[in-house]
Amino acid sequence: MSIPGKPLRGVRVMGILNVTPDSFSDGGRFLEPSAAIEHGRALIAEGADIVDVGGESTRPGAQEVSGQEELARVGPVIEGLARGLGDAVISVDTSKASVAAVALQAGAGFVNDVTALRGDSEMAGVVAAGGAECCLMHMLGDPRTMQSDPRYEDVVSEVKSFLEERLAFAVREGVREQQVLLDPGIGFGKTIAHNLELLARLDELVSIGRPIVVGTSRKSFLARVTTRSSEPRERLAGTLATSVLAYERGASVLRVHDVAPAREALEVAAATLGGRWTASSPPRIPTS
Ligand code: HH2
Repeated sequence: MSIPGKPLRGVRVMGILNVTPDSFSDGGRFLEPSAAIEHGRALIAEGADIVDVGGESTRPGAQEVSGQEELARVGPVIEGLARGLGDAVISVDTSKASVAAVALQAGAGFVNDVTALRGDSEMAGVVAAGGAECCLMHMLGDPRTMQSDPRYEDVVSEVKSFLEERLAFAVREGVREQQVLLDPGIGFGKTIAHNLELLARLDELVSIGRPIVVGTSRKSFLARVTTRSSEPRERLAGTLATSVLAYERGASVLRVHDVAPAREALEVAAATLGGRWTASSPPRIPTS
């Protein structure tokens, strides 16, 4: 057996940076651009490959924000982070084409659209023209209504068909297939059972052939399947358990608030599963 080495082969960590007053776990903490930029830099120092900057909460029941307001929140933060970024990539978590366009100009290289290009008819064109990576996520309904009695015949096959259809749409609109990532949208119009089934059968989504993004971080279903009630910031153990399971089933990007512990958990998982994924770069062998 070869010595596994430390790099996370085939998987990236996406650190969450919410510049909002109302996000479910970190709302209001990073509204000041300087605080947000500092936190973004800290996420990169902890090992985030991608920093996902969002200016509108998508928590159940969240109110919509105008494009102008969203841009006023994320624009200065993306500009600030883009200076001295190193190898990390800035993602903009938006479904508005106007916000994505300015973010790409300011230094973002990734668009995370929770509506999978359905929210704004201009979005596909902006992503295509910008040559950005793009995450297309599944959501049943919209954030105001999505958690009121979501139903599926078979959640995995329905999410899979949706993601295949959105991938085909993106490619028809000029987005390069190689730039597209797909996400089952944990917690977006799903019961606890739906979330757990999507995680358990993630390999069926991996079989679509595009990298899969998974975001379980601090979400409420993690608290509901344990005997301990917890505030969002206390759900690290559940976040790590589900992130490692998703990785083992082939996820390529894990979207998390707590980058350092997620990286550490994934490094241990990668070492344990050593050599299972194709290395994009050769493994570094630890010297001590
Ligand atoms: N989850 C949230 C927001 N954006 N994007 C993707 N691709 N996948 C996700 O699972 C996902 C997402 C919700 O989490 P958070 O950003 O912490 O909260 P809020 O929407 O309240 O800002």
